[in-house]
Amino acid sequence: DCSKGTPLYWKVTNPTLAPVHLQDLPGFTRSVYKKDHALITPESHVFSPLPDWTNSLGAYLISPALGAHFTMYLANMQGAEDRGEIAGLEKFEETEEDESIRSWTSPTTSNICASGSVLSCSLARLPISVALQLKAYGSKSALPPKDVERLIFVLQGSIALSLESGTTHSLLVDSYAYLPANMKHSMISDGPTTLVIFERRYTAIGDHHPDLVVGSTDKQPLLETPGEVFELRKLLPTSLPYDFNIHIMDFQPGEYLNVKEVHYNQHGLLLLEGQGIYRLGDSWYPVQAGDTIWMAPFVPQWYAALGKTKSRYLLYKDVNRNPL
Ligand code: UGY
Ligand code: MN
Repeated sequence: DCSKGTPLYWKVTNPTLAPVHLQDLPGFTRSVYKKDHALITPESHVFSPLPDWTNSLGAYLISPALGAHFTMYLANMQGAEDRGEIAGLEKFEETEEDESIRSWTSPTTSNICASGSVLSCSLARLPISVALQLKAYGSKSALPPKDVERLIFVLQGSIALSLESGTTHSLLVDSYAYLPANMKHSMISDGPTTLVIFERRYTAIGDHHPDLVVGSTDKQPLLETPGEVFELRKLLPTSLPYDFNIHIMDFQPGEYLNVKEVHYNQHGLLLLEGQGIYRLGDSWYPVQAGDTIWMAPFVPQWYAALGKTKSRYLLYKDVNRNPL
């Protein structure tokens, strides 16, 4: 019926390549999975509860099942606000043994007011000295497996990172922490928070031991990039104890990699800002902020930034170890 609008078959004779008309086609995704690379775009993300975490969903985007020696995943910590409840209370400092404190440290909601102003009502029922030692949280992390190191980078929201020493770091968007293998820690969040996390089994070398690193991207110095034009920052020290690094790379529109790279290292990439074309092997992909790329060792790789704003990506790269 064409009486009240566009004529019959109008779309056939008036096609458009406007991106808005190419979105959300049934079954359409830009994601691809190939032998030596993968592109995982946001419409393909599948979240499920992270084992042993509280109120947190994860989407593993890269894992050894692809051929990688690391995992890269998004963790959505749901916090308290959007659930109307808190998952539990964390006791940071223990000054004396006290049964009444113990009962409040259990990460369940059962002994906490069911809804409403949960934080204030639950803390209001505690003696002040006890309340000061507790922090309400909506979601909480679990530890990686034995001998596995972890780097977390905050994409949205904030977390409190607590260490066994009693120290707590507050991490906001664009800040990160590297936790050496077997370093006990916990991350809690009381609002919607998204992290990107990299984990791998640490490869020891000599008597070197990596340290905890906490920082933020904007505090990292710009590094020399001989022969290249992009701006480079590294989130970890380049010294031997560290068996990987995370590079933050910025390109202005029109800038591109000069080296058509082929190398032994593997990569996990998250495009944080902008858009462009990524070449992987013989395939050329339009990409934009939110896209993830896995690159196997030796896959030919090249990027050109397009669009009207700068591109920034975050890149996992294994370093400092003999590939033999
Ligand atoms: O350091 C690197 O390997 C980096 N330039 N690779 C890349 O951006 N694909
Ligand atoms: Mn590379």
